Amino acid sequence: MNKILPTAIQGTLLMWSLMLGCQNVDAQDADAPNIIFIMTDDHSYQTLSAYQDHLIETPNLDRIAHEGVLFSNSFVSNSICAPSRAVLLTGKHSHLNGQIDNRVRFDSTQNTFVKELQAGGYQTAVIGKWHLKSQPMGFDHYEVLIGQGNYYNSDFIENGERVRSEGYVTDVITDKSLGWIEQRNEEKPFCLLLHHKATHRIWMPDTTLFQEFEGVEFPVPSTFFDDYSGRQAAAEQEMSIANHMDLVWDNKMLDSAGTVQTQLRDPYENRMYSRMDPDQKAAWDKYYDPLIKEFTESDLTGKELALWKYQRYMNDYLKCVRSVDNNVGRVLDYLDEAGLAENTILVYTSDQGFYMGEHGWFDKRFMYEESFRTPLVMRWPAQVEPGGFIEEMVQNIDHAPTLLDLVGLPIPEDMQGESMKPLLLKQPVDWRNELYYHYYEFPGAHAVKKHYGIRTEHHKLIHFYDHIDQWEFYDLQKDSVEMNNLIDDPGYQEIIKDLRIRLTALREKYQVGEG
Ligand code: SGN
Ligand code: CA
Repeated sequence: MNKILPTAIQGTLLMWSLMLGCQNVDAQDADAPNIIFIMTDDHSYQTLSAYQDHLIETPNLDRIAHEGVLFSNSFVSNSICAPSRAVLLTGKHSHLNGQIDNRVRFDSTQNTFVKELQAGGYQTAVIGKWHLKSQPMGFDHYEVLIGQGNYYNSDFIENGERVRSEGYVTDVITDKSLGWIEQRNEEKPFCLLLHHKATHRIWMPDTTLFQEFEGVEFPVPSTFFDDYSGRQAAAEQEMSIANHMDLVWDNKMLDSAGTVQTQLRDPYENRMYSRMDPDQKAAWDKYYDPLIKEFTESDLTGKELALWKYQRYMNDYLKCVRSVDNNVGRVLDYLDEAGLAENTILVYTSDQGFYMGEHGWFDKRFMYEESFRTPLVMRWPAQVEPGGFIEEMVQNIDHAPTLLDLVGLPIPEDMQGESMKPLLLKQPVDWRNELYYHYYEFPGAHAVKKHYGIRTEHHKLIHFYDHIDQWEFYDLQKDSVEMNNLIDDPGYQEIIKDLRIRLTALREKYQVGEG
């Protein structure tokens, strides 16, 4: 203590340093956990076998669930990329963090959990997809893709410099991440956001995985031929496999004779295919050329064509999942070998869910289950018992407060999410029983109308607004696939009235205002 300061000031300084001490993860503290937050892009829970295994087995992702916990009711607040990333960082809904859609630029000067961790003694990094346009802040190191990035030989911005990295992007992001962990200062805990590009459109597989799913016929969802009756917004989207999936861009039918002429043939040829090096192209052609030949010789139309596109879509998408699973396996092995597994909080999630042909769709955006939900598994062997299933409804606004809470840092008052720590540590907690959702990007790609809504354990109420004014209501117990809009059903009017009141109250609670 400084001897020349008056005692009162010395007392105040002591109090401050004690308070600050509480808020600082001691750099020497061997107990401070590390954090690796793996987030993929558009990875559906339908294709993570700890959730569902009718399409693919994902042993490495499942291992996180088996050695940790699986959240069986994990949701997002606005089912689209940049907004989900801003929610993750800030712990606030889109209308407060400003990132309401993919178009606006993230205000990186606002507070984030990563900044709090950094101030609390953590070394921090983000590697992979960023998509927030502004320069990352709060990170000691960043290597981020430009916009969506590319599957092959992608460019990254590495601490301000543009660098091309040869190879397949899921491997490259993993290599960079393990490299960063390896060179870290071992005296301090770290937080790494490992954000994959996969499994985003246009689902370009790794050439080394072409043998996967040979001859497999994927099951077609029961709602594949949905006619959208009673659901105007669902009818007016532009994300149907039959009508909006491009035979070249999405299904890779780039025939040399040029007979498959589609809207996105040119960008596929000149922005995606052309990016590969000669060896990658040779492997690519060896696999796709026979498929192209078979397709151009066939005469598929109507339902048959839609089903063929679905099979091709699943085949490519699942190979991208396979690469993610393999690379998550590399991270798990590395943590074991480095002795880091025990005290590292490992999170695996996606920025939102995705349609695997349900309602005839690909893409996301809607508050319907497939895109409102997102996979979430977590492991922290030092503190969290293995093999747990957490059934409470959690949402991506909860990550920021949870991670701060788990490492012992205070949660800023203005974060809107709840800490999941009591759920993870099996402590008593009075948990939420309703979720708020709001999607804003219209007009825009895939033409999903703006909407907001409330979901409880068994019911969902949605209001599509602007350019449209339609309410939808679902009884999720009786209609889990949301085909039956019961908004006018006399038997449900009491429940609907109650939900409208609760929705208004939720909007007030989250300070939505008029927006
Ligand atoms: C691109 C995709 C869309 C997708 C958006 C948003 N088209 O525009 O299909 O909905 O990204 O995705 S693409 O064929 O050019 O990839 S998000 O995950 O980034 O929100
Ligand atoms: Ca996404």
